[in-house]
Amino acid sequence: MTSHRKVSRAEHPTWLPKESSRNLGDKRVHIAATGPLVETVRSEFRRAMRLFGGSFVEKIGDAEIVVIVTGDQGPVGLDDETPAAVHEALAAHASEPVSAEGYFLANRDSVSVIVAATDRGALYGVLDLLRSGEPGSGTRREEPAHAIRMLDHWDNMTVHPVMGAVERGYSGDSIFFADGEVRRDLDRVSRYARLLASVGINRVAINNVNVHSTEARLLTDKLPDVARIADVLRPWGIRLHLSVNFASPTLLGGLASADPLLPAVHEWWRQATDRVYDSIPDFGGYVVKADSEGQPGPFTYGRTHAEGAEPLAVALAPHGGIVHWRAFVYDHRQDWRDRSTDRAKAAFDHFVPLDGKFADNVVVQVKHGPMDFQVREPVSTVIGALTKTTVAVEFQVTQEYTGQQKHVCYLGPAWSEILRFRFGGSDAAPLASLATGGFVAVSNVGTDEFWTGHPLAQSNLYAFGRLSWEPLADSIEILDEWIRATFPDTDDGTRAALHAVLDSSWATYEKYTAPLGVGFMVRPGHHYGPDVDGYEYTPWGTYHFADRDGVGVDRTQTTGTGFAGQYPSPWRARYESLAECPDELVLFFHHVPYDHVLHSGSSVIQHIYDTHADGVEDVARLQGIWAGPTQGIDSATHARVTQLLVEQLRSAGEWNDQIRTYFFRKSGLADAGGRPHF
Ligand code: GCW
Repeated sequence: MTSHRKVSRAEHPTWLPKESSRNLGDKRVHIAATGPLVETVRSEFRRAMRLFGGSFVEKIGDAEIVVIVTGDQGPVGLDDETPAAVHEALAAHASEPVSAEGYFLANRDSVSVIVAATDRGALYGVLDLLRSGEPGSGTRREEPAHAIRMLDHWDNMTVHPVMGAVERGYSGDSIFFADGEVRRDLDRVSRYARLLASVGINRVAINNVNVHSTEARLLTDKLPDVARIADVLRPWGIRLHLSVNFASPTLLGGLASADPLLPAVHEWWRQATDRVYDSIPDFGGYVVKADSEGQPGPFTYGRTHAEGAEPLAVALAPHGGIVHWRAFVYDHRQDWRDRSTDRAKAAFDHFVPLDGKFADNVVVQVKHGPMDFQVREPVSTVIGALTKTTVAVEFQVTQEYTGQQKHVCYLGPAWSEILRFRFGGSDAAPLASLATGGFVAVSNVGTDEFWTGHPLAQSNLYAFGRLSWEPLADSIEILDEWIRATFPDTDDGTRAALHAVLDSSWATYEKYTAPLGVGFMVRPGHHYGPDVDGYEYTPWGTYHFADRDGVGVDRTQTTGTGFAGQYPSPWRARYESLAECPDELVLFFHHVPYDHVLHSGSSVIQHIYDTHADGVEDVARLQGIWAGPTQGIDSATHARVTQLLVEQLRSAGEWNDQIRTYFFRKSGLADAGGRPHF
């Protein structure tokens, strides 16, 4: 049992190891900028100078690194001595200015220049230089695709008897809370904020969306402590958000009702929100999980979710705050005998009729798939259908259903597929551009000495940040950046080994777990390891319907639940048709006989047998690679990964044995590969 008071200060590698300061160090630095974050910019250079030398210089002509914020200071006095890179970057900015958070990074004649419109952009530029090293020659333009790039923490203030300190957390305890209080020492939060800023994250919600009574008070009497966290995040350009309980007016305010149409309820939210802004002037806003998995919501009063969000939105609006209102609303007490109810349809049914009815500062936060962060799901139909509502797409960096940071599973490729999905077919805009409210993900860090339990799971946090900034970037190139930044001393061979371990780890995980998009098959409650029928006869709405003849969920319009009809053309027809449905989703949309032949040429049953055996072999191969030469990887990281690969191989083997045995017993069809069932 780890003590939840203890926060590790161990210096295990992150993508900003000490050595990366070398990228800013031993240089003459000129800063022509004002704004609150310029002090953070200076502190980065000071840190580098302490380690590697260097100095600030007054004259721009003497500098090797120049940071300019154009917004505050008007035209920069250029003269003959001004380095060419400065001219170039300023000219680029003048002809097509970057947005508030963007920057130009130019390099010529050994001079690097960052030009930004604001101090925030300058900070991102400097952190980019820190993380990625020497910019290539020429001028690079960077700006985020969307303004909101956020992490949600599912952290509890006290250790919850079932969910622990962090719900679905696999990295120790909360970095924010211990023993029902905000931690006194927030040094780790500060280091976390620096990491997040370096990949462009600009908002963090600090507490669990399941808001229990202790955490509800963060909004009221715990505010001074919340303000301490906000103070630590602010220098890194990160605004703090709180998850709040919809029933706060009754829970905290003593009102008889939380009905969102009552003036007293509006007034309660107004006063509570004004008090928040008295303590935290740049407070980001509220995150709300309402009418979901037992959390209270507007349905109690016969109101819609748009009505439910209204009092919170109205209270936040004058301060520039926003409401993240989650669309994860479904019946978690459904009757498994009732084949017509489909959890996949629920969010669309609840939210699409409300399109255009939400207040302007409400962001509807939609999980990327219609179910729940499974290893494979189609994309959520809600994202394509809400055209008059600001939508944020929610991902899960914490690996609840993808190996719980015991298995290596780099999720960048999975997220890329989702972000590149085109609702209207190949000529339509990618899903990424529909995320007008940006991206949100459930964080995966805690007090663990490696931050993320599995040291290689840091790559997921990095990739989420980078993709939320540049959603169509190549996820394997992002991984390469992470590898180079985190393990700067690796040689080509070791970097190739890291790629061999990580690049297709998501595909490997998919092979040995629930097949062909059907999902779940996990042990109920904690969700780790196989239990094919674990949720089959429960009220949770996550079924696979395997019987002696076949498996899968019929979600067609013709004979099934009709979910396929929530997609626009061409997907509606493609998913509806068994002949056209992509193999990887066939059991999400169709109930098929075991001998149904996939596009791959394999039958469903043989696919299950083959992929599961392959998946275990993949993990054994990873183990072999990891046991080979790994120059530049520190021994503690190496040892932790070695130890976790043993568990991954055991677990993959358990999945394989249970899944193949289960389907052999159901179908009576033997594995053509002759491998054993039990
Ligand atoms: O994936 C499920 C988790 C719950 C979580 C819920 C949600 C915070 O199993 O633990 O609750 O999703 O997203 O609200």
